[in-house]
Amino acid sequence: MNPTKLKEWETLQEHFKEIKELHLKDLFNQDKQRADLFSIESCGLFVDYSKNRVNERTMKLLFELAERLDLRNEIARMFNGEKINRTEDRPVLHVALRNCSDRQYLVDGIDVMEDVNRVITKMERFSDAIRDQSFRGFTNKPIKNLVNIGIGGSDLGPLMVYESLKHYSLKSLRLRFVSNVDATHFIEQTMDLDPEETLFIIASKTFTTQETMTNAQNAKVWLLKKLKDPNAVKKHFVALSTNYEKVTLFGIDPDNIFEFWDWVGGRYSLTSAIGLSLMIALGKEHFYRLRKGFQMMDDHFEKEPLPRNLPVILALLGLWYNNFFGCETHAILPYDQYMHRFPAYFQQGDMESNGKSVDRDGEALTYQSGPIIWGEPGTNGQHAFFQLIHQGTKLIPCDFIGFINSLHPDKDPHQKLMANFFAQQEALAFGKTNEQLKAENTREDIIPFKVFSGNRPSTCVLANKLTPETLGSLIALYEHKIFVQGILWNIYSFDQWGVELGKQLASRILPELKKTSPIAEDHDGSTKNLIDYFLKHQE
Ligand code: G6Q
Repeated sequence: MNPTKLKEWETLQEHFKEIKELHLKDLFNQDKQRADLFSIESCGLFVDYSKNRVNERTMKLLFELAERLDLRNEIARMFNGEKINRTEDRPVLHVALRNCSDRQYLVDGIDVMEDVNRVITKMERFSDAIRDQSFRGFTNKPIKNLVNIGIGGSDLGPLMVYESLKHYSLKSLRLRFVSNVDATHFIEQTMDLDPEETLFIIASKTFTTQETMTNAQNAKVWLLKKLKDPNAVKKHFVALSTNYEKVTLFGIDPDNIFEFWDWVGGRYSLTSAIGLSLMIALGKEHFYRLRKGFQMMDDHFEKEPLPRNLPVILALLGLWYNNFFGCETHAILPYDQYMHRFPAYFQQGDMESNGKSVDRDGEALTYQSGPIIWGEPGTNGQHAFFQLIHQGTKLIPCDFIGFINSLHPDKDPHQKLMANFFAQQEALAFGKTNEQLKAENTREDIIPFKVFSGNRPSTCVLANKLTPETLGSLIALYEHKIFVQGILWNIYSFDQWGVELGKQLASRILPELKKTSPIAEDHDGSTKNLIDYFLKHQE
């Protein structure tokens, strides 16, 4: 259903004309209870969305739109294991991966929880064996270095969570991530490691991805250069994959394959076997707590009525800015250095899921779909791009994510961090007027440059402490937000055909660069020239 053709959309359009004229100052003045009205505490998160350009009627109309688009049923369809990823003919069941209860999740009538729990148990055993040093390398040395080789969904999730939960990690283990096919990545990440103490975790759902396979082969060469004997591969490589055949062909011991399934999308896979590196680094208890946090938000999302449902609220606010205010981007700003890869993780999560321009019937969209997601941790961002958010010509809705308590004992830096956290949201919403500047005796001619218009929206997500549970809930919050927006925009969020064409063309160009094929005549003039120039100057 094209949402823009609905009467609910039309009503929102009419309503938008009133709202766009209102300043957040007016909205707060009109309703003294506004902060309470637009705050929800659930799953260990306190979410205040009162500094958004909405009033009660806006939210009511947005919820009506969601109801009209059958959101409740669509949520149920995902949880019920229906093949909602229609273009790949697959269910979308990442929620099963973090199900710690005895609930069943069915795919084609078969409960997948048996498989999920079997792999989790296998991961736990392996993780314990690395941590207690009972699993040893080929020369009987304990494993001290883990190198996860994977890309996209097989890299960003474990990397982001490892960074976010580093505080909880085993300090005697080093975890590195290699993703880029650029040799620099592998070389720089391994140059100080001893092969005898290194385990490579090859994370690839398909086990065919060019970057990962290249890096895995390089890793094999690197290992055998020191260990000589090809049998060493069995002791220094494990695989996280759905492709048993290709993994065994590579020489990895079938016992060291940690499987997952087609119904797990790459960018939603971090609580599957793809999280093995994390489980080893953090320990199985912390990994379990992370899954519990995910599950808490999954339950909330499945059961809470729409007006109390956090992912739904964030999704509707996003739609409001994207499709009515015409905002093109959305910033995610964690005020926590550990979470420095969180925006990049959801850059993939959101943009690969909702960066689509045809609807579920294959028709070209006549309205905007997914926004550009970006962000950096605070306070660093404040000294960089915040200028544009405060005074630029573009309206950028921001999510501020912060924690009440630090993981470190010294309170002073944390209080400073959080003073900035609150201040930025206040400044964005309420700005600074001409009059205020005059009252401060600001030089007349520079007043225009110092005015802050305000009325710039933000949502505050506050949690007690960065724990595995909280992080799990936060990730699931954004995952489900993305799902809801896909439904609202009538697009398929769980495929990613947009990454294919470049891969195909690269495989055609590669032999041209290796000079095993002539430069194809049917390249466009620019590409032909560039390849030609490259070949002429190649050393
Ligand atoms: C994620 C995407 C993509 C994928 C990578 C790696 O949803 O599908 O980022 O994860 O292309 O794929 P493999 O795990 O198959 O190597």
